[in-house]
Amino acid sequence: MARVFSGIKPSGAVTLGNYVGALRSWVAAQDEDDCVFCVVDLHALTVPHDPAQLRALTLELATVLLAVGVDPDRCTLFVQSHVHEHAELAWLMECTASVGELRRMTQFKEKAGDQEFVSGGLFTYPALMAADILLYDTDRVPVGDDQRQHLELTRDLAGRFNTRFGETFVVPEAAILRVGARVMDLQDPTRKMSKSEDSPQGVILLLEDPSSIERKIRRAVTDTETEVRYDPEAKPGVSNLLALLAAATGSDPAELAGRYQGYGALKADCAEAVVELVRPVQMRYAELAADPRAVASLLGHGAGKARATAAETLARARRAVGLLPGSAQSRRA
Ligand code: ATP
Ligand code: LTN
Repeated sequence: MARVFSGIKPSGAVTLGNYVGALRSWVAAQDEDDCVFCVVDLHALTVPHDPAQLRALTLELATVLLAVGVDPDRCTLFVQSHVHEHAELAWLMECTASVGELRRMTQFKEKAGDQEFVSGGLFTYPALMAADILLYDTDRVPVGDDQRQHLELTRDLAGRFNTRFGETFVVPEAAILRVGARVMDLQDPTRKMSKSEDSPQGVILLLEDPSSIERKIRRAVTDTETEVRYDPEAKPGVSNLLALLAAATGSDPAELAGRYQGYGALKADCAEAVVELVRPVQMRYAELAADPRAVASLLGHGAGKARATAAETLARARRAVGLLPGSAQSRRA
């Protein structure tokens, strides 16, 4: 069985982009692979945040993961900060990465943008992400297209560490979907739909009210032509709606385009398909959210399972770089 690992940040409410681009493939992977899924709360600290809100979002996100079908009986589901090995291996990864390669990360450039305060953590973020992945001897990482560059860096760091210090890590592969890997903002279709962006009309939330979803899709930006054609470069708005409809119905966006004469019918079908897609998730969420203690207990169990693997890998990495074993490490070894 292949080992699959992926993570999602509690940095805002889960979007349709998260679901279509990543979470659905997490659920599918559980049937065939040995999956480890993580709510990466340490990554959410890289930008300014409110502590009470972070706590609430972390629990909400874990509940959403259960609602979409992540099944703790068939995978390992946990919160990153509950397994301290992540922070520790991240340091070794920071010392493996160069400033030059971290500086080239487009997510850093986008998020740092013209912010007044840019944390050191935002800069070294990909080293923590590499640690997340490498701790579990991961073979495959299902992510949206925006994470391609971080995955490449993870592969480079794993390879470099192995070359310098001897075989320690499995070098993972990215698994990026063909359809739905990059859902765009409905108001600015040149930009990724993102949960931490302030774009209420452009972002659809997984737990959003159906009437509000319909309204947002009806008002989505298209263009001044009338032709329905799948051409993300020239027609980003229309292509985004086609991609969403395709992702929701399991079809091909270019093929769908041929069925429409105008934008109105496309928007109506897209809205209906998206509402149908999220309806069962919303129902399940309402049930699970009624018992937050049960969710917390599942997370506690998941952290225990994760730690067992993470501690072994960290011990291997510590030995490889030449850290002297302390009493905690000798107990474990
Ligand atoms: P933020 O806006 O805070 O950066 P995010 O939603 O972009 O958050 P994560 O929560 O870390 O990022 O993403 C979880 C998963 O969802 C990742 O695999 C990411 O690639 C995927 N994802 C995020 N946005 C989209 C999108 N618009 N389309 C497809 N996949 C996406
Ligand atoms: N960087 C990712 C979130 C993330 C992740 C991971 C994804 C953190 N650690 C490990 C896959 C594997 C993001 O911004 N979407």
